[in-house]
Amino acid sequence: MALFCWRSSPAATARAALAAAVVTIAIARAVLPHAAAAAPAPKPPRTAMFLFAVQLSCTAACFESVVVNYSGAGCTGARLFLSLNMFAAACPVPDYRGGRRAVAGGPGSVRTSRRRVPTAVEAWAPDEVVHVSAPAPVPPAAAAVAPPPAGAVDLWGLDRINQAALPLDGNTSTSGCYPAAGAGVHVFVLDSGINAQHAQFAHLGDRLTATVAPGSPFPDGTDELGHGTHVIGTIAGVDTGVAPGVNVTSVKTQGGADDGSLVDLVAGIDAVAGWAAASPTTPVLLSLSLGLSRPPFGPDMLATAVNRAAASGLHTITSAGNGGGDACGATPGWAGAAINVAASDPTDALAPASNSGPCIDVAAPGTDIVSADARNVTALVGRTGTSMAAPHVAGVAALVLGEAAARVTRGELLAAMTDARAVAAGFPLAWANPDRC
Ligand SMILES: [Ca+2]
Repeated sequence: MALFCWRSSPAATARAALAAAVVTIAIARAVLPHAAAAAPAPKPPRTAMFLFAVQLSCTAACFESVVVNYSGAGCTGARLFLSLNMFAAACPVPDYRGGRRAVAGGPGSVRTSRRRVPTAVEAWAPDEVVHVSAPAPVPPAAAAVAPPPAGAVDLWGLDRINQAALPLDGNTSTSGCYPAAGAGVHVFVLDSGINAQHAQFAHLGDRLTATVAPGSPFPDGTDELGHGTHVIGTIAGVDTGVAPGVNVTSVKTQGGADDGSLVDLVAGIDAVAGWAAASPTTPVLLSLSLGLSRPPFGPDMLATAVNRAAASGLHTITSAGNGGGDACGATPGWAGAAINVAASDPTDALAPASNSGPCIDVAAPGTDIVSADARNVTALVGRTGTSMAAPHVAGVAALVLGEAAARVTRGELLAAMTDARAVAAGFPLAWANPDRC
């Protein structure tokens, strides 16, 4: 496994320099007024972590001034997401008791003297908890299965995605038409990390890297939940994966309790977008088998992040969620730039828990999917959820991009993965069409 450093690119170096400058200015603003203050310090306001989306027309200098203004207005610990023109900071919670006027003057503006002054911030929202998209993310230890004999594992998902229609033919290979197996494509998986020692990943060598979202609390990319390891096994596992030729970076955003932070997730998306912008000839995929309910009111910062990341030339594959309802109510799948995936079963029916509706782009296998088990370096385990469907699509997208050896548009990618003959759960099935070679 290779080491991975987010700060290796010029863009990352620029971000670090800007962050240092902002922190320096913020400290100066924080210290100078206090030096002259003689009165007892007032009770500090209650603070919370907020995400801010700055207008895309706001240049780097403008962005810096916005963050400095917020720092001067009492926000601390700014985390800059420059590839997305977003930032996060711990800020005083606005006083909603003042009614509509107070809400309008919340973190979307900063207080100068006695007035609130609008800034280039176009949207803001508090941090939230993010969950992986599997109904039963942590099976009991007894559910782990021993290494099975070769050929004895039911990899029905791989069987399904190389043929237009049922019945399953027992053939799981795509090498005839997609010999690159995703080589040259870089897939970033933002999830619970990875057990990089698992035998399903041994063939990857330096093509597998493990890291954490910048600024997140995790000391390393170890998978305590088992979810990320399973997802990556479906993308790139030597036996269980759709596209074992890809380059994979596991970006840990979820801990063992599956209580990921939206801010950490956006930090990860920003880092991937920065990487994609610095590697303009590499096809890049972002696989997100996680999410949360779409905010019923106010802005959706996660959808904003996914849509803005697309400007870096990457494609985001999302799980539709497992609420058994309308996928438009879950984020980030409803985001326009996302390729949103519903889960189908071996009969081509919609998986019982899968979300569906007009915000679905494609369907893919998502019930009883066998892949790498993080608890044992040779074991496999079956899991169910749209979390398992999305990596099938990330894998198929990698197969397509590997043969193209170039970036393509979202429309071109969807067209290359779907065909009128292949339908599952009422949606286009994402499949590796053997007639395209
Ligand atoms: Ca087949």
